[in-house]
Order: sequence, then structure tokens, then C-alpha cells
Amino acid sequence: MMRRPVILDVDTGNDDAVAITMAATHPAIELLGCTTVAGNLSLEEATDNTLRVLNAIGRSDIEVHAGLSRPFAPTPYAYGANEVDGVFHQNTLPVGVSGLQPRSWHGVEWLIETLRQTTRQVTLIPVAPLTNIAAAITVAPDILDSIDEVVLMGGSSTFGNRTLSAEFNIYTDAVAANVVLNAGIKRLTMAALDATHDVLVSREDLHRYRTLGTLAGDLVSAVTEYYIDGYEASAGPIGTASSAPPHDALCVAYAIDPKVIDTTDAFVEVDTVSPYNYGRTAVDFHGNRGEPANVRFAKHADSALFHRILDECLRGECRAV
Ligand SMILES: [Ca+2]
Repeated sequence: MMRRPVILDVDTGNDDAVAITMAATHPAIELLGCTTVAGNLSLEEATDNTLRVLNAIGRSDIEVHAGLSRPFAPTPYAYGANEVDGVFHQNTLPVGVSGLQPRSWHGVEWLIETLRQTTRQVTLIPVAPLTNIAAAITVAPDILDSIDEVVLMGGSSTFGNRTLSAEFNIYTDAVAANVVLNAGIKRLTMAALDATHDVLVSREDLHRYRTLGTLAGDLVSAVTEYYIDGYEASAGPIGTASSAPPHDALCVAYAIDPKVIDTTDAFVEVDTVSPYNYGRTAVDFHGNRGEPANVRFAKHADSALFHRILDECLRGECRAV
């Protein structure tokens, strides 16, 4: 089987941990490395958690490079932001200390050099604020030639989860998001909240994962328990009963089998001026703005297919190096 070369950009984070596990275990994916960025957690916490996850599932061979520790442009408004710190993501994931260190090369530099040196087309999966990706593209626009597709978790055409109208990853570095959206990426697929909320992992699922007796099953079960607790505790439309949407994981599922989401071409830009809608993705499905589509926007996801893919990842023995 031709394995799809992938780089994950993460702010690990409980749902990032599921995404990493899927990318590191599914035979359709060759995970070239992970870059980390500040977002759900500080850069140091996200990097430590990423190393813990890879160590826990027996893939400490995968390179981890720490990227940028603060956004391109800090959010100028605090209006309406949910206080989500610590509710969804654990500063330290409930898996053992890895004893590992990130590689010495800075994440953004590694990203640029890896994409410059590869002879293959690489899929970039950012499931975090887009700071590292925007920086890499700004410094080295030639790397776009080596990118087959960018599959990002972020945005929404309906409700937000950081503010009433803004999704967390886009809101946290809205200026960087616009840099990426305007970069001329030939295939840019956006797994928005519209689609990620179609997929839920329940406490029953976690019980089933635990009984698999695999490292990956144990890890996903452990990190998702807290995540479901967070969703149960949160107020408003994003709260769900005994289940949670593992947002970031949908991007990796898509890289494994694109049928897992339905996309519609759209022109997307991010509001970076309004106190009320800062970080909102304005999604133009109908060409009202007169701009060519820059995004393949995911409106829906196939929950049954997602679960089949995730189960495949968790059932299999982790590949040896
Ligand atoms: Ca994330």
C-alpha cells in the first residue's frame, strides 16, 4: 500500500492525542513528524503531551519539533470568549512521563526544510492555531509546491466554540488563519465544527477501546474520558450527554479515507476587526463576494465511517519502526 506522507501540527490537547494516535498507527499513513504550537495549552505543555502520547503508543521514533509559543497577533478583544482553560484539555495528559525531548530543530524551520527536501507530495494536517503554518508559508512560499493538501481543523459556518461565532483554533490566531487561507494552497480542506460535531465518541466507546488490550486503545480511552467530562460540564449548544466530538481526529480520518467528510467549495475569510465576531470564518458558499473558492469546506461527516476508521487504528498492533 502507498502510504500517505503526513505532518501533524498539534497543540496536544486531548483530541489532538486521538489524532496523533490515528496517524501513528494506521497503515495508510506515514507520519513524518509532529510540530507543536501554543493553543489549547502552552508550547511546553503541548510538546510534553505530544511526546507522552507517542511514547505511550510505542512510536517514540516519530520526530517532535517545538514551534512557536505565541500567536502572530494576539486576540485584541475578550468579548464573549468562553473560559475553556482546563475544562477540555489537561495540562498533563494521563499517560506516563515520556523521558523524551523534542528534537533541537525549531518546528517552523524543520517544516520548511522537510518540505524543501522531500521528493514527495506531503499532506499537512494542522489541528491547532495556524501560527506555525502561517510562519512557514510566509518565510518560504516555495514549500507550497511540496504540499499535496492541507487538512485543517477549524472554523464554522454556524456557531462557535470559543465565542458565539468563532471556533477556537481560528480565533486564537485569526491573522495567521487569514495568511493560510490567502496563501494559494491548491487543496485546502477545512474540517469545521459543522462536520466535527457530526461525530461523537461516547463513554460506551471508551469502554470498548479499553477491552481491546492495545496501547492505542488504552491511550484514546484515557484521554477522551476527561474530554467527555469537559463537554458534559460545559454550558450551551456545545454540551453533549456522555459523549464528545474528537474534532482533530476527523482530519486524520479524512487523510485515511476522504469519504468520511462531504465538502463544498467556498471562499472563506476570517474576521479580524469586529469586537463581536473576531475570529469568525465568513463562509461564502454562493459566490456572493465574487472571489474564487479557496477552501473545500466540510459541512458534514460520516460518523459510522469515522468509527470504523478509528476502530481500525485502535485494534491494530502499533507498527514496529
Ligand atoms: Ca488541537
